[in-house]
Amino acid sequence: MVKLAEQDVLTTEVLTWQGLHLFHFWGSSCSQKLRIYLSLKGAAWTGHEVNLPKQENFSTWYLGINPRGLVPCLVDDGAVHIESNDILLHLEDRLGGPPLIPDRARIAQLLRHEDDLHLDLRTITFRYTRLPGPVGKSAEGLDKYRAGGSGTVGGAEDGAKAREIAFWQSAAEQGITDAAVRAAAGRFRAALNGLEERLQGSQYLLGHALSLLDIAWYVYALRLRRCGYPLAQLHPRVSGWLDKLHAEPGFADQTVLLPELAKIAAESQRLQHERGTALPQLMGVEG
Ligand SMILES: N[C@@H](CCC(=O)N[C@@H](CS)C(=O)NCC(=O)O)C(=O)O
Repeated sequence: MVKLAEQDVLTTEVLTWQGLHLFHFWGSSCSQKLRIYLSLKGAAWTGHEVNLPKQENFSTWYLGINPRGLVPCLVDDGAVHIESNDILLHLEDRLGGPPLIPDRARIAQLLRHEDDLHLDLRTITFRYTRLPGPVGKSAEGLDKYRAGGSGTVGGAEDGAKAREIAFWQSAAEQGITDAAVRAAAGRFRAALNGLEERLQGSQYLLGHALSLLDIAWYVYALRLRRCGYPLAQLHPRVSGWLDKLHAEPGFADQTVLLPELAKIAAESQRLQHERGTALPQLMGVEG
């Protein structure tokens, strides 16, 4: 569980906040997962949007709350929780509503796999939802990121920021390369093949009841499909399961793709299709 120690938090005003406060960004996959979960639980919460393209997550104020500079981040009666999957495990204990984590140890392990793929999702997202051009953060933003926040999590020096900085630096220097996209898509293909098997004879990923695992993979699968991943062709059961969840209350409304962003993504994918680098083309599976 990643609950911050008081010394990790430099923006101390949040330590006095009461109730559930969620720092999130509309288009962030981890934020979407949390918002869907809260909506299914019928929980009341206060939202604080952190605009990632504007690099608000690199502000001194926000780094003083989450030293990793990532969303989502939850403040629950003054306690700061980071890491979406840990936040969800915490909320399952904290909130009533329908149980969504039937087997804690098993779900925690399966969610670790999902979290490991997070940078792969970012790689594919940046490549197919933005127009070709420089990717990522400004050098000035990254300097602010490096310098800001306590640099500690749970009172100990935190290495997670270094991984983020390495991602953004590589993106700025080389862009998102075809090789990076191929590798990321390959890892997703293997994971989605696993889900395809899980869905054989089952309505949901853990059997016949909806669980947090469905919510987490719904968000990933939807994003991949919006990036042009050939979901129906490669994983028909996952594609049908995704459509079914999308029609259930609480899902589609938290993942609305703003029309101006949908237009940019469509143009990005059209241009890359012309160049032979659309996602199915790089995967070698264009049907
Ligand atoms: N392992 C973290 C990953 C969080 C993460 O990477 N969040 C992304 C948004 S989905 C973010 O804050 N990115 C920062 C940025 O784009 O500047 C979690 O599960 O909370």
